[in-house]
Amino acid sequence: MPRSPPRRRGGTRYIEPRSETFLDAGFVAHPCYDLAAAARRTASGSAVIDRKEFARRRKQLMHLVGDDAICIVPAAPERLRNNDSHYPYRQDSDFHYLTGFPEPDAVLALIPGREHGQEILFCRERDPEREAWDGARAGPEGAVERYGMDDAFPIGDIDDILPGMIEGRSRVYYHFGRDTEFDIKMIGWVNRVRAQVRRGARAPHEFVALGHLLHDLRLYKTRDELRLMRKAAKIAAGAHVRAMRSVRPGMNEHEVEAELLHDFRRHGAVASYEPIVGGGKNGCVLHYHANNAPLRDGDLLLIDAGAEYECYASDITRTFPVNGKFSPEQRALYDIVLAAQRAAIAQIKPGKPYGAYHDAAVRVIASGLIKLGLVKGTLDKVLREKTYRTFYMHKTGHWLGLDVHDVGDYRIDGEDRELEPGMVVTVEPGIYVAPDAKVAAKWRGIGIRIEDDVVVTRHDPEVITTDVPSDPDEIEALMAKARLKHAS
Ligand SMILES: [Mn+2]
Repeated sequence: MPRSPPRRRGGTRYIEPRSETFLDAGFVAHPCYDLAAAARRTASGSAVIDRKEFARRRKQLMHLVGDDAICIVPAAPERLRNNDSHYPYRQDSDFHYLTGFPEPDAVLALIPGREHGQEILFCRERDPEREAWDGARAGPEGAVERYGMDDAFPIGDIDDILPGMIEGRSRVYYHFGRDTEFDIKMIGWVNRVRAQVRRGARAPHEFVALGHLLHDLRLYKTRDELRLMRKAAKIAAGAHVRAMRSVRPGMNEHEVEAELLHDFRRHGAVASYEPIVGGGKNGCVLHYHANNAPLRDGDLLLIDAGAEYECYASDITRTFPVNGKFSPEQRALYDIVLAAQRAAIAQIKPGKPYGAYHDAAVRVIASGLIKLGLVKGTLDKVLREKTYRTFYMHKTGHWLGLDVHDVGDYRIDGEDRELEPGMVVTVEPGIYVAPDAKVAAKWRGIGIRIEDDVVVTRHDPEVITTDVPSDPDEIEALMAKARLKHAS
């Protein structure tokens, strides 16, 4: 899925004492978490990622923040849909990264060097009556035994206990501004420490955005994380193949979406974002979500859908003909996008600046558009004046991980970050000819994007979404075979 352009935020810009700016994490908990699997994990206590790895992450973060600091990370709150119905629960990615703990109403406090325990979890107490309604809880005992915390307390006691843990620490690392309700609690705890200053208490004097350090850790995927990401990619690729096989003219977009979701759930995954299933000109709407139009013979179908497996996202786009055969115009544009994607993937190597793969894709798209007469001028002029943007208006990819548009800075001190092994990106060039574009009618209303997920390795880029073809001949062959089977 292409990343939206950065939003201009009105009003306050927070600068904290270390003069690191707060990140716009753009965080919205997505209703896409397998609560049943989470509950199973809680019950069995065995997360798919070893608890030693979660412990290692906490240690790394504590090492980075230093001995006079405290980090406070809350679990995602439950969100009401209406009355007493909730949205599917999805744990906060940062909280999950550090704990693997799948429940709401929990707060992690990391207190490096604290004698009576450095890794503290506040969480819900066991409650047979509530558990009969809502499912099992780990309780503070489970948090210590199964999630490896040094100590754990009932969440109801946090107001009495946490201020004492903040006291004596000079720096508080926290995601200010993400959750107003929690911000207010945070201020309350700090003020309780301040109220004791005359009696000799030491209140923190620095408040630091947690994002920089934590999100830098999250940017480099471990072997176990890559294992889950390959699985998420495999599930999504299988779902795309299923969609290609099932599509017929006259079907509705939502029927194709159902094929995708069926395949996700069948494999214990959920959608990592709302699937985009856009036939014909709907493929030109970058974040199209209506998914309720009939699919027409002769149109393309653009599907942008990823699976989330054990909280790790995949993100795949394929574009293919509803009737199984590309028209000459569709094929001409498709070939440009595919060539652009291949040129871009070749740039996913350690030491390459992050922007290199976008530039490579843009170059191929621009020269292709010139050749077809869709934009005028020399390649240099088109690149300089960015006139290709009429047809290619988004960036060629983004970080991928626990979040589909994953965390991590793209630029450092105004310079593109260099790619390093363990980073995972999407590569998703596209061409979109709007229905009212001022070009020959035969091109109008064609929207094409091809997106794969790529791991930066020490050697060649590892494309983890190859289980669904992007080669147009392979797509046509796959669709023809499915029709033959269906007819017999
Ligand atoms: Mn994407």
